[in-house]
Amino acid sequence: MSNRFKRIISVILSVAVAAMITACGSGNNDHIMTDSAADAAGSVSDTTVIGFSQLGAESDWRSANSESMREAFSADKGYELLFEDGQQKQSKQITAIRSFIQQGVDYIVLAPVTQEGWDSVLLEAKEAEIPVIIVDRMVETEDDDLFTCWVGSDFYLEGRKACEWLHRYAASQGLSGNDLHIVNIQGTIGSSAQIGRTAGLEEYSAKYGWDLREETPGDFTQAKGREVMAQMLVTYNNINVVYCENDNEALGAIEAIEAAGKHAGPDIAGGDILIMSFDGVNQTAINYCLEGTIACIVECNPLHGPRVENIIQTLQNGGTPDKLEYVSETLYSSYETVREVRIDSETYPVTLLTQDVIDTRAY
Ligand code: GZL
Repeated sequence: MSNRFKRIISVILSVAVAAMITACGSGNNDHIMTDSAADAAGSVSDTTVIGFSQLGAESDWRSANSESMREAFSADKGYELLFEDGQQKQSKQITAIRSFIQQGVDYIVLAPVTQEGWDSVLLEAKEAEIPVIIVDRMVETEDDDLFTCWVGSDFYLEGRKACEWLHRYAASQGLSGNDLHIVNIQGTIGSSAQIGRTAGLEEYSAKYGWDLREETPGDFTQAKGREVMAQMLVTYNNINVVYCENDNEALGAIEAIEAAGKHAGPDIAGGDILIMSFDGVNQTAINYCLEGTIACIVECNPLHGPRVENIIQTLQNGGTPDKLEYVSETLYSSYETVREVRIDSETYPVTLLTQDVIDTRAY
C-alpha cells in the first residue's frame, strides 16, 4: 500500500469519525463522506510529499542548490517539500530521513554530506518502500539497490579538467613540472566532491611532476579557506598555485594572500600566485575570474531541482530513471591561452568568460 494511499485513508477515517460524531449530535446522518472529507482526500491524493535532507548551508553553491529544489517542489505545482538542513552533520541527516519514513513521505531526496555510513538508514527507507534519490554528492553503499538513482557532477572529471587546464596554461608560460609549487585547500573531507577533485590533482601532480606541497581541508567555507591559506603562506615561501576545491575557499585564500602582501594573478614567473577554483556560483568569484584574479573556475552546476523533479515524474509515470545521471559542465577563464582541455580523448571547450557570458548564465 503506497504512502499516499495510507495518507488518504487516514484523512477519510479522521473526517468520517468527525462526521459521525457530528451526526450523532445533530441527527443528520444522511451521508458519511462529507464534502470536506472528499476535498481533504482529494488534496492529499494530489499532493506529492518530498522529504529532502539537505547537507547544510556552507557555500553559495549550497544556497543555489537549495533554492533550486524549493522552486522545483513548490506547493503550487502539487508538492509538499519537507526541507531539513543537516548542518553538515550526517547524524542530523539520518535523523531527518527517519522522520520522513515515520511521516510516510512519497519520496526521499538526500544530498549526503559524506559518502560513507548510509546503508542502515537507506535499508530502513527501502523496507518502508519509499524511493530514495541521491543528489549532488554520491553515497558509498554495500548494495546500490539501497537507492533508486543519483544525479550530480563527475567530481573526478572536474579535478582532471582543472589540472589539464593548469598544465596547458603553465606550458604557455614556459613553465613545467617542478616550476609549479601547489597547495590544495580541500573541501569537506570524505565528500565525493573533495575525493574526486583531490584525486584529479594528485593524479596530475604525479603525471606532470608538480610539487604538491600540502593538502588541507578548508570545509568549502571562506573563513576556513582564509585560515588555511594564511598558515600555508607562513609554512612555505614558494607557493605559486593554490587549488581551491570551491569558490568560497578561493575568496578566503585571496584575502589571506593579499593580507600577506602577495598578489593573486596570472603572472607566475613574475611572482603572482595562480588561483584555481570550482563551482562558478558566487558572484564575487565569477567577477574575480573575469578580471583574472582567479585563473580558472571549473563549473559545478547547482541547479538540481528540475533534474530531481524529472526523475520523480518518471517514477510517478511508472518509468525507470537512469541509475546515474551526470550533469554536463564547462570551465570558465578570461585567459585566452587555453581554449580547450582533452581528457581521455574527449575534448572539453573552455568558456571564455566575458560580462555577456556572466549576464546570460542561468545562475
Ligand atoms: C559539489 C558540492 C560542493 C560544492 C561546494 O557538487 O557538493 O559542496 O562544490 C559545496 O561549494 O559546499
